[in-house]
Amino acid sequence: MTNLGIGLIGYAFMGAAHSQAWRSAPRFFDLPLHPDLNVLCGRDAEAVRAAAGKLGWSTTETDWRTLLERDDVQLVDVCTPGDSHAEIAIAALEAGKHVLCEKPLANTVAEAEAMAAAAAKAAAGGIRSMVGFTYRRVPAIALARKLVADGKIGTVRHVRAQYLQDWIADPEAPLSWRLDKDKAGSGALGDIGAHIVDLTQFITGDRIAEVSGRLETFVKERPKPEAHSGLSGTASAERGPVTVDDAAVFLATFRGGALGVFEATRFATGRKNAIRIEINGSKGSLAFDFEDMNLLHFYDATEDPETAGFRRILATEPVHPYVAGWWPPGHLLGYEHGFTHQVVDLVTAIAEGKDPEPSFADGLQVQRVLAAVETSSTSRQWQEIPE
Ligand code: SOE
Repeated sequence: MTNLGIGLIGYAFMGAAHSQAWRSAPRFFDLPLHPDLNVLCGRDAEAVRAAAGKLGWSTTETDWRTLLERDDVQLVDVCTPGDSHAEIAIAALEAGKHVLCEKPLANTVAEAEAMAAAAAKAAAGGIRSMVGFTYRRVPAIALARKLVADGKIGTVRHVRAQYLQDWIADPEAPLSWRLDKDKAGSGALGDIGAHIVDLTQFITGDRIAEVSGRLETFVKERPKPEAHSGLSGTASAERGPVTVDDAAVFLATFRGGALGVFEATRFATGRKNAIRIEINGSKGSLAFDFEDMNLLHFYDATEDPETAGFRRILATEPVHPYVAGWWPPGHLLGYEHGFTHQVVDLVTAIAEGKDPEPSFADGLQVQRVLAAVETSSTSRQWQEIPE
């Protein structure tokens, strides 16, 4: 079997999740190419060496440009904050490396456009790229898409989606890079709203046509962190401004005629990672909540009303998407499995010479939706999303 040398940039939360996926994918699935965890890259030499030891990488680099020059790297996995996605991904594609890039694709539409253009150009030469909207690979979500495509719920009328977290509900929670517009592009909107934009479009097979939204920053100033922090960290005495939204809400219409209601917030006290999606169609409904991620609820409106009701499908059977690679029926999967499935799909597409999904063009379209919500929040007008 041919090997595929991986170079991963970043080793915090996403870097660790991706490392686990690169390791586990060939152990549970028959992959056409074997991923080799060749290089882990980060700016702090000592910290990246320690991370490489822990996460299973053979060597380290402290400059991503050097990583791109290495012959033992055929795929670059970008797990850095959004402000460096465009520069790294475009350079990697131009260097002839396949690219997996974390979401949201970029911090601005202009960057995402440049990335999508670079990806299209590279694809002509057989170089593949994918954006990491990982939740598509949760079996219950992939099953929901299949049921919609199979016509099980008929014509989609309503799309209801929430992404609810509470990790900064405490006003004294320190300023993470995720609260800095220069680093992250936007706040709850891009970090978690991007997921529900992608997921609802993925499940329905439809696209958002226009939006009307509102962003809010409830806590305008926070303690700066003692050290660089991801989702947590210790507060210092110094304070700084929060430059992104804490929460985003928006209405949407889909091209196929469905109406959408979206909510993304980091202030939903008690909700930790609740991705709640409900789709109502002419023949039935689907409902999902990531906090119970192995379950998909399905209502078949064509059944006898006397016994009809929401059915609870435990998406852990070998017939369900991705599940056959894992455990016997009923042995639940978790957050990390989606990342493994992402690697399986990406490596398979590379080996088969196909463009994987979601593509950078898909990432650009999500970016356009996010930008339209932001514009609408200030203009107080509905905003159309270009096709
Ligand atoms: C933090 O809000 C975060 O880690 C996001 O960045 C991820 O995309 C999401 O999966 C979980 O929450």
